[in-house]
Amino acid sequence: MRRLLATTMALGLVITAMNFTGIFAVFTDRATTGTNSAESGPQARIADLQVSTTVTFDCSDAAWVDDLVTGVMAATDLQPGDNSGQSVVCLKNAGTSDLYITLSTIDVVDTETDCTGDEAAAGDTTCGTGEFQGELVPALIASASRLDCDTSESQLSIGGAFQALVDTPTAIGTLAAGEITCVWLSVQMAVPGQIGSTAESIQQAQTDRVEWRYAFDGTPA
Ligand SMILES: [Ca+2]
Ligand SMILES: [Ca+2]
Repeated sequence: MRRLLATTMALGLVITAMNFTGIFAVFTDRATTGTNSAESGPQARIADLQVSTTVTFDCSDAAWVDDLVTGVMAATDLQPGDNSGQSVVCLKNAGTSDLYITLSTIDVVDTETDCTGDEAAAGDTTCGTGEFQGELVPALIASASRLDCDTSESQLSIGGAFQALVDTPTAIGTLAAGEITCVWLSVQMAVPGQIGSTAESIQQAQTDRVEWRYAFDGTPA
């Protein structure tokens, strides 16, 4: 009796299952839409540091590029104590993240352009011999200041031996997403007693020419 009951229940399940999958299936219907889509758009770069020259010194005339083709200073006939004058570059954080900014000098070449005055007598054994033989780098002082573009007020300044910036990133603060800053740049030829210079080393540094590029690096803060 119990087995018959179990058999009957099992049969009932089979019939129920057939009802759902077979018999009623022919009476179902589906309504569909056409093909839909979801496409992602381009996103602003997380770190996008742009640079510009400025004739007006306040970056109101900025034309933003990833890298400048030209330099921003070209000092000639520097005498001990002379500086390169005023050079300003503009930096813009065009990315979506606040950026931690560093400054360094790269592609530095110290060249002997001539052998003049007491240059050789002061101990320059490579006087007048060309590229990478100059002594001007250790006689240069490099300065940089972050300026408020509107007020020219200095917000952060660094300064010291040019040598310290060669291939060595130095912090110049952070730049918020969308923010623009003016960076004043200068080099100065040292006088004896500054940054380890002596009368002899300053003599050795005459008629030498240093070329370099400034590099600003932005890292998400
Ligand atoms: Ca030399
Ligand atoms: Ca020299």
